[in-house]
Amino acid sequence: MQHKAGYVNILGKPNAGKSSLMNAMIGEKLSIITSKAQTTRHRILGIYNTDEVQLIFSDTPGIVKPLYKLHQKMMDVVEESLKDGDIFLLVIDAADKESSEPDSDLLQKVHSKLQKVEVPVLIAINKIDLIDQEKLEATVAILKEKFPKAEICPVSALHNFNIELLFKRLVDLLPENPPYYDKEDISDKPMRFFVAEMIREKILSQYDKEIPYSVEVVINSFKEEAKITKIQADIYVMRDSQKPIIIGHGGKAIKKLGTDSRLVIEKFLDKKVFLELFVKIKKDWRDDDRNLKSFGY
Ligand SMILES: Nc1nc2c(ncn2[C@@H]2O[C@H](COP(=O)(O)OP(=O)(O)OP(=O)(O)O)[C@@H](O)[C@H]2O)c(=O)[nH]1
Ligand SMILES: [Mg+2]
Repeated sequence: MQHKAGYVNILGKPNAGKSSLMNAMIGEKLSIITSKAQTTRHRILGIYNTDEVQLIFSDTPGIVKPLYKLHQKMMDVVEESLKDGDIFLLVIDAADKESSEPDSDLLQKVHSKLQKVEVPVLIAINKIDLIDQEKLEATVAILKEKFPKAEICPVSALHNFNIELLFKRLVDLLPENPPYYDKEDISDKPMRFFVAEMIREKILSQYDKEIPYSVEVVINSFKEEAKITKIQADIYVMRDSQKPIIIGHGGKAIKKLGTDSRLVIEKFLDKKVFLELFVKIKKDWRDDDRNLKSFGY
């Protein structure tokens, strides 16, 4: 058998479950997942390897109307991933009332592009555990009309329902190609990136209001010693008033953040970890080109 390889570009609104779906199909937690919208900020490749197949998922940020420069950078990533891709996977949140309605210019653009592309388009209607049969049938009907050429697959990433079926379809549709990446690779991102993301995931779940959208995590040092990995990370906030919120009364909040983050990082690295967190202020970093660049956007 010839070797199959290619890119599956995942697109959709924030919180649709794009990252959950990628993780479920790869069987590894590569992208972080939270109940808050705009969790994913970068294009993250998740690579599934067997002897005959290399399926490269590209997880992208959810499509939003840009309100600040960080959003614009995130949407540039979406535009980028519209350019290539051997298969597009559009993820729809079944429970979202306007699930199939484009509510931003970019989503409109994505929809019209996906209506026309030559490469296969699959639509995953995700979170079907939250809706009844009637609503599902209505959603399928709308999507069939809008995307007559696309295959529609109802799934639940959370309950692992139909994930294998969707995955098999993607493998069927992959073109014949030699592998693009080393067969040992599971992502294009380095260890540090995942560690920073794990801390950000804990921040997103621990804090409310504007905090999740105001923080960036930077790994300053990552030293692997024989029995322990020593990590020092900086948490950047955008305003003076946000620093005491992260730290909490008597340092309680940051202590909890440190412990919770350390535990997941230890599991990921399969090693003991010493984690040190500092909180720093970079005024309005979300709208500053230089700051965004230094943060990798
Ligand atoms: N009930 C239910 N919840 C789900 C399902 N899949 C994902 N979720 C939840 O939906 C939320 C968002 O999931 P993510 O995978 O982070 O969504 P995303 O599309 O990557 O979101 P962004 O990165 O913010 O664009 C999380 O709370 C998930 O647990 C599902 O099949 N059923
Ligand atoms: Mg995501």
